[in-house]
Amino acid sequence: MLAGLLSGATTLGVGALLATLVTRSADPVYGVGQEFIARTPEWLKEWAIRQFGQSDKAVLLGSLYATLVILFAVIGLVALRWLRVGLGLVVLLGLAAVGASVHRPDATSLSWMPSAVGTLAGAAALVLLIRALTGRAPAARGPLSRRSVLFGAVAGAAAVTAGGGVLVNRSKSVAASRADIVLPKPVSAAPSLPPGLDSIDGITPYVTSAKDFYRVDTALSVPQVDISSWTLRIHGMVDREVTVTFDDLLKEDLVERWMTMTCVSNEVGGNLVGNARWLGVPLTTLLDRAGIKADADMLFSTSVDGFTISTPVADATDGRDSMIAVAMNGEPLTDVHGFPARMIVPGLYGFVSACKWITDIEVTRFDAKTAYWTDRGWAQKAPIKTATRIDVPASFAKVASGQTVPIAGVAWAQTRGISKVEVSLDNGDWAEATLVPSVNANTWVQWTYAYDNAEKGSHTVRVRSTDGAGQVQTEDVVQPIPDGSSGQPSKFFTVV
Ligand SMILES: Nc1nc2c(c(=O)[nH]1)N[C@H]1C(S)=C(S)[C@@H](COP(=O)(O)O)O[C@H]1N2
Ligand SMILES: [Mo]
Repeated sequence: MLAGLLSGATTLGVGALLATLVTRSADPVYGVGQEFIARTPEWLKEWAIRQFGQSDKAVLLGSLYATLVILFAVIGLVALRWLRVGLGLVVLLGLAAVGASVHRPDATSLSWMPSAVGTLAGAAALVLLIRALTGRAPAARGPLSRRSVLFGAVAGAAAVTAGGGVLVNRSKSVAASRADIVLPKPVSAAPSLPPGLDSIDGITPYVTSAKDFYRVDTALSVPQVDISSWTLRIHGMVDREVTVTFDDLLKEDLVERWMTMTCVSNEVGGNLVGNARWLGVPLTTLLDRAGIKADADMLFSTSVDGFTISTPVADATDGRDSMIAVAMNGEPLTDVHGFPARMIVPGLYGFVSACKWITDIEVTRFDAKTAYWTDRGWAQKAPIKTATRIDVPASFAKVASGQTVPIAGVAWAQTRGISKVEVSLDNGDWAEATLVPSVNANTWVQWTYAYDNAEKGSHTVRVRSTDGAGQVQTEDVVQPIPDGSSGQPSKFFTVV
């Protein structure tokens, strides 16, 4: 069994180290994991996101490693009796890994190599170890000590190669180049925040830090983009192609805007939403330079790891603050949130606008192309629906009687804005909440309501918002797929 495990460790260690020479998805485990993500049926992915939230990737990697441990342990046992069958199984797994790696959109002509060579190393380790165990090793003098030396050597080689892989990957991280970036001042700055925000204990802070900002993407390992070679290319139905480097972007007239981003997978009351101050180049600066043909209606964005997003030209260019963002809350984007640059289009869910690690925009037509999530059952166009969230009181909270119960939360309807939030207690009449002044229609607003003379016992609070166009948030409950959830949130609490 140990022989099998060590053979597996050798395969993965050698594969990981060699993958650092090629690309991350050439690593046998990451290649298989990424391919798994791309092929998982929609219901399973939804379930995983619901069960594990933002640790879904950690859970996937953990399950992959656990599966591999079991498989290689079994291979070890099988090989002890039938070495050829064991070897055959190692090669089969290796072929699966090679297949996954070369199938990745960011595969290079060498992507087959780490899994293939890793598999050969793993197979060689298996033969050596099994021969040592069955006494068929050449010059089998003092079999016991020789065996342990051999096992130790293979374990050492596996550990060194795997460790080397980790170290090389760490040295390639973007942390260093991020620290060197000097962000220019915007030609148009974001307004400073009005007073009165964040005044209720437990309300969602108006500004979300990069660290607390939700993360949703298909990247099993976060792309580490080298800014010296990164470019953004705009092509397709344009008068002239435009390609810009990161330095070019920083030399443009940058603008800074507050904007709340939302994921289409956010459920009523959910937390896949965040608000930040974004610095970037207006999208129209770049699109106007390229000159969009009149019959083009879609921007097809591609990230460095091959993920794709389609965005309506009409929305991106109607005067809203669409941009190629390079910074968030005054700092270069973090790797997780799209370093070095991402698209931002207020009012559209992330999957149809917010391409992270963006490197290519093809100007094209909706009837010519479809993007990643549309191919998996999600909508082609998806403006953000009006939503409200209750932050205070917490679910099932026990609140002391005899005092005013604060009720508070956030509401958003990007581009339309929020004109009114209403609260209904125990199915009573709607009463208007107080809106804390915000900076623009593209961000969420905080709302508060004072529940006076609350009687002892259990209570239900329900809320709804009206957007800037006078449209009341629907009470129809729909699930996120295909174009976003709707429904009015409610909460249950007890006054004791
Ligand atoms: N390259 C890339 N960009 C992406 C995604 C992705 O999977 N890959 N996911 C999109 C989705 S669904 C959302 S909601 C936002 C999330 O951005 P965040 O992780 O910075 O919050 O990014 C969008 N951009
Ligand atoms: Mo999303």
